[in-house]
Amino acid sequence: MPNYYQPEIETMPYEQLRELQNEKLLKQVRHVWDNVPYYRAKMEAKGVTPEDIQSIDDLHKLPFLSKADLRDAYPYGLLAKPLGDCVRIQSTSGTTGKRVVAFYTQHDIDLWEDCCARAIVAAGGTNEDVVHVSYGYGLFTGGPGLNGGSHKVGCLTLPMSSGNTDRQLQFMTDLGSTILCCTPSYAQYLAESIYEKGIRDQIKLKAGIFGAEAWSEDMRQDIQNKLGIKAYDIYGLTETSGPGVAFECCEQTGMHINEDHFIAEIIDPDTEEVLPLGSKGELVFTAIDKEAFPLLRYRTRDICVLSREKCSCGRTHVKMSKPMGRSDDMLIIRGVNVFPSQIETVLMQQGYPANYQIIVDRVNNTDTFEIMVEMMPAMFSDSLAKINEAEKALVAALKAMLGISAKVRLVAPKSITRSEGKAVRVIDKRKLY
Ligand code: DLL
Repeated sequence: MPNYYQPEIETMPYEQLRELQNEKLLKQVRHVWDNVPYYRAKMEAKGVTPEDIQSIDDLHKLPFLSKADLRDAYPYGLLAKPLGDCVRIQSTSGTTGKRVVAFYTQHDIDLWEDCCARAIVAAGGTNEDVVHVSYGYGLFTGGPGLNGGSHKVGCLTLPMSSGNTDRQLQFMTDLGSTILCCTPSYAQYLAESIYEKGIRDQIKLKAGIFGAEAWSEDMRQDIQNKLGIKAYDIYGLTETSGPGVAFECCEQTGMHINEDHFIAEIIDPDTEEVLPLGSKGELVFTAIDKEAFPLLRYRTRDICVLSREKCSCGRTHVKMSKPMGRSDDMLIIRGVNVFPSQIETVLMQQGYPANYQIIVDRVNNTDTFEIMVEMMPAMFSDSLAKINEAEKALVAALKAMLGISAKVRLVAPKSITRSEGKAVRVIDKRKLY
C-alpha cells in the first residue's frame, strides 16, 4: 500500500528541518540570481547578492515579490528554467487584471503532487479509497493537484471536475466515493442536493478535503454533520504550485505547511516588518525546491497566524491558522474594516446556511451595506411579521460583531446563485465608479 506519510520528513526535528531549509535556500537564491534577471535586478536594487544569504536568518534581506511583480513580468519574466524544461502551466482565474501564469517542470509537478498526496493521507486516505475530485480541472490548480496526489496515494480517482451535480451524485453513489475534494461552498451545495434527493443513506463518504476559499469553523461543523464526514482544510495558491502547500491533519486545528518545500514568514502588511511566531499578519512564502517558477518572499495577502505547538499527529511542520481573510478581501465600509468571514460566522451561529451575498454601494457619498441571506426552508412559510423579526435579530447580531449596521434582506431558499468553484460573496459596486 503506497503511503505518502513521510515520517522522516514530516516529523523531522526542528533543528534538522532548519538545516535542510538553509541548504535548499542557498541553492535556490543562487538559481534565481543566475536565471531570473527580473528578480536579480530587484536584489541589486536592494544591494543584496547571493553571498549575503548564508541561512534563513538572512531571508529578511531579500526583496519581496507581489502580484504586481507577476503582472509586470507576465508571462515569461519570472521563469527560471528554459521553456524546453517546462511541461505545464496553470493559471489563476484573472477576474481582476492580468492572469497569473505559473510554470512547472516535471520535478515541480512531482513536488506539488507529493504535497497533495500528503494531504490525502492526513485525511485518512489509502489505496482503498475512492477519491472524488470536484475541483475544477483545466487552468485552475484544484482539480489537477488533488488528482495527481490521489494517483500517488494509489486511490481510485474520479476526475469529476465541477458542475453537473446530478452526474456528481450518480457517480458518488454508484462508485461509492469515500473522499470528496472540492470547495467548501460546493460541498455544501452537494450536501443540500443529497438531502433533496433523499439519497443520504447511499453516500459512503468518510472525509472531505476542502479549500481554495475562506470557510468558517461553523461551516465545517455544518458540512461534517450533513455529510457525516470529517472535513479537512487544504490551502495553496497558484503562484506557489497550487493546493497542498498546507493541509490539516486529524487534529483539525490548523494546517501543516510543507516546510521542506516552502519557508513561511508572517509580516506586517503595512510596514513589511517580519513578525514573531504567534503574531497575526500576512503570510509570505519562499519556495525552496521549485525549479521553473521559484518565487522568493512572495506576499500572499492572506492573513493568518503560525504556530509551532506540538501536534498530536506527530508532524513537526509549522501550522498556519485558517486564513482570516485576505488583506485585499477586506472591505472598508463607512471607515470600518469588514471581513466576509466575520459575516459568515454570525450567519452560521444564528442558524442560517452559508448562502449569502454582500452588496456594497455608495449613495450620496455614503456607503450602503446590504446582506442578502437565504432563509431556511422552514422559515419560508412564516408570516411576514416573523420574517421581519428574524431580520431584526440578524441586524443586531451583525452590528455586535462588526460595529456597523447592515441592512439584512432574507430571501427565498436557493435564490442566491450557487457556485461550483469559489463562491462569489461580495459585490462591491463602488469599484465600478
Ligand atoms: O485556490 C489553490 C487551491 C485549490 C487551494 C484547491 C486549495 C484547494 P488560487 O486560485 O490561486 O489557488 O487562489 C489562492 O485562495 O491566496 C487564498 O486567499 C485562497 N485560499 C486557498 N485555500 C484556502 C483555504 C487555489 N483553505 C487563494 N482557506 C489564496 C481560505 C484559501 N482561503
